[in-house]
Amino acid sequence: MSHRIAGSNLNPTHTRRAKSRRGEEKVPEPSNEQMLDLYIQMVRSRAFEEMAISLVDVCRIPGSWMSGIGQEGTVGAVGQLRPDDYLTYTHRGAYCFLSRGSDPKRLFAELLGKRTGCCRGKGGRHLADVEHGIFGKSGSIGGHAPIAVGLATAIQIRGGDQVVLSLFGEGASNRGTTHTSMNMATIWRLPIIWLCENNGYAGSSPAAAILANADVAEMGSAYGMPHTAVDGNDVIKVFEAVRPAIIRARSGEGPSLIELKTYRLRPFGEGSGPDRRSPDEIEAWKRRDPIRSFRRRLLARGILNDEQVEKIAHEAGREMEGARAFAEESPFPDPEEAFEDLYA
Ligand SMILES: Cc1ncc(C[n+]2csc(CCOP(=O)(O)OP(=O)(O)O)c2C)c(N)n1
Repeated sequence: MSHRIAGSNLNPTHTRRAKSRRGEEKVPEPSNEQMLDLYIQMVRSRAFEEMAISLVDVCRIPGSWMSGIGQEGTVGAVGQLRPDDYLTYTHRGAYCFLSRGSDPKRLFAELLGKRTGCCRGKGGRHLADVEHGIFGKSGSIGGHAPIAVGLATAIQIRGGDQVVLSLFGEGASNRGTTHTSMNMATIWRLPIIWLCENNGYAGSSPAAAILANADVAEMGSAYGMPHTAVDGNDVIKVFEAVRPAIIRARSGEGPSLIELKTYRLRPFGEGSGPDRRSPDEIEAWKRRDPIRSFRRRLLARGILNDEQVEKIAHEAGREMEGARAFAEESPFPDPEEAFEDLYA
């Protein structure tokens, strides 16, 4: 029913060519238009992240920000959801929001604790955007896996063909919540795509030091679902790996597990202590920056030209400047609002 693709975590050359989940079936590449859109979403995400980092640096964002810089290949998964699909994520990656249509103004407002934020200033960096089907993360790692099961069960009961894309880090893969949720999802044939962004580290712990098997895709065997691992820095490979899993989930055949081998180019959290990873290792992965390599491919294939590259970067920068200004100018909630939206 499934196959495995081996790969170690930290060697940038580790990823072998991934076969389609259905063996010989070839998944069509995204169209030129889709590729251009994926690229734009990746650039917007990077621009958002850079702005967020600059706001942490000047203490405008309380606490930290978990940057997804380097992991933008995940756009290949998030970017092909339908607007009515659902998503749960870890704590990393502005792409989870921007490729789903979230307004960066409301995201920055939320990070700054403002009333105009997508959680009315009460979520902070624990972002959710229910209007765009993003049911957030849990403060407890792996805590959102049962939420994904709940969402998928609701879809099943209502009889729709929506799917749930549930992102998690390899650190969350060893939580009991993740295992229980995967087991239930298979038994109930729930429409979930489990997507592990394996960036090689949980906090400062290398995956090999905390996981009995750092090839997370192989968990799929234990829970009887199709599974595959791909180069998470290659947005097209991500797109192609996720495509059949979405089709399978939509047609009621149940969950799949896809592991993206990737790397975060920033520390675990912005402003939350030194990065203990080796500078050589970070440099090696910088050379595999997912945006840069995708841009090269698009330029070589004539899907993008230098002028468009400039324009896309400029527009993304301006959009995030505008979003930041909106957030800065927005009011804080009134103290009484702390008692609204409570679940009791
Ligand atoms: C149950 C639980 N244990 C520990 C933590 C503290 N914690 C926050 S993030 C993190 C590492 C998560 O690693 P991973 O899931 O791989 O995601 P990544 O940060 O690499 O994207 C830890 C241990 C937590 N939030 N919840």
